[in-house]
Amino acid sequence: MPQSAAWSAGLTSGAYNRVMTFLDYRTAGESHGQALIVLIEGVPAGLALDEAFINDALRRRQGGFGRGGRQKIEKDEINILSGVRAGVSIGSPIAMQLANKDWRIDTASAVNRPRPGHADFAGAMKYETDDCRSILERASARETASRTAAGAVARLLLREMGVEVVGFVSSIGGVEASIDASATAEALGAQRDSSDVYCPDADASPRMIDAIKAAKRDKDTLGGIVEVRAFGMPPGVGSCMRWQDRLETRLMGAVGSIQAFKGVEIGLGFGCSRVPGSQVHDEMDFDPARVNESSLGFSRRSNRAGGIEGGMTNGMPVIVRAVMKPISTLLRGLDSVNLQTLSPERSDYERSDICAVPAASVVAEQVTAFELARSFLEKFGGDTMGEVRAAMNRYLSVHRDRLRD
Ligand code: EPS
Repeated sequence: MPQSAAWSAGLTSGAYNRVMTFLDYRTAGESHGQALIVLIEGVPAGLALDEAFINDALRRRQGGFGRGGRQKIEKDEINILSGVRAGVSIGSPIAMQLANKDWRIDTASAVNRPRPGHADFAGAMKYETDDCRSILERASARETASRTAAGAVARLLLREMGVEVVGFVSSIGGVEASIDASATAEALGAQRDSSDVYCPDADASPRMIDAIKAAKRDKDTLGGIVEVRAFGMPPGVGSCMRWQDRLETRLMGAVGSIQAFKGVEIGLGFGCSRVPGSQVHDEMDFDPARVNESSLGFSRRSNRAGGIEGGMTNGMPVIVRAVMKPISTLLRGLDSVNLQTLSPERSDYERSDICAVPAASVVAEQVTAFELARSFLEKFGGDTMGEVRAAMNRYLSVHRDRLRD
């Protein structure tokens, strides 16, 4: 059989690839309701649900310089309600709860003067009310605690497969970090964790903190840019067959859906508009000595594609960047309209953050991990982690056998 035919036969005859596991999750809960809930379906049996690991992501999400008073009240820790036996997933839906200490939704004040930038006005119109309270309760970024818990489970799964996902801050209020394009997951994570704004650039971090302090003095708020890099994804995860399954679709949708996010780019992103193709596309090399790596020995001299070509991973780190607008609740208020009297008034003030970009970088890390895990399981799905691992190893070894010939 010619080599290419053997290769394609090998790629299509594996039993494991026929087992599909659909990973998905839903969230429920209001900012000042009784609890936040997350329900995850499609986690294979046999994944150790390390609660400390999930709680660490929740702790990071609560932190970061510029956070407001709510985080001093809450200590987000998951309570796993189902899908786990003796700390290990059993294949059934995993339900997790995060109790709200600041549970007061029934008595919380009405909000009649919408805060421009928040969901307040549009939600009040949509739900035919002049009280924005109910809409802001669900629109609040507190919901991202649920998404963080789900994404941390996905990160645990990916870790077992040799994939590490690291999110960090690359800019706040116009202060730009300079981050090494070739930094490893370990180096990025360690540098990020030593910064109060989760920024791996030790020179930029204090300047970002100064910018947040100045915004606080001005009763203002600041936005910024977060970045997520995923290391160790083998080439060929994702799809170009249906637009819904392209990794770009999923990553941009998931990251762009984070509260207050206004733009997402992959790799060079919008920068692609400024330079010719010779400075955009990543030239290839192959090193037979590196066939055992997750990239199968193929490398690029640059990674402006952000690890994704045609909806699929290409073996280079996946790079997603996204912009968060400044928090819409300003201490100084903004001009608004009282929805009861229709007279001009300043917007209502609800306790809030000055800058939540560090926290948002944690959310971006988790939702990116979830989408990568979703696509990963579509390629290598199985009922058990053992089946998933076997499917991935089979795929990689079919390639390696051919590439070593
Ligand atoms: C948040 C909790 C909220 C806000 C913040 C995010 O708590 P509270 O409203 O009780 O202060 O601090 O939400 C927003 C500012 C927003 O715009 O969504 C959290 O846990 O992340």
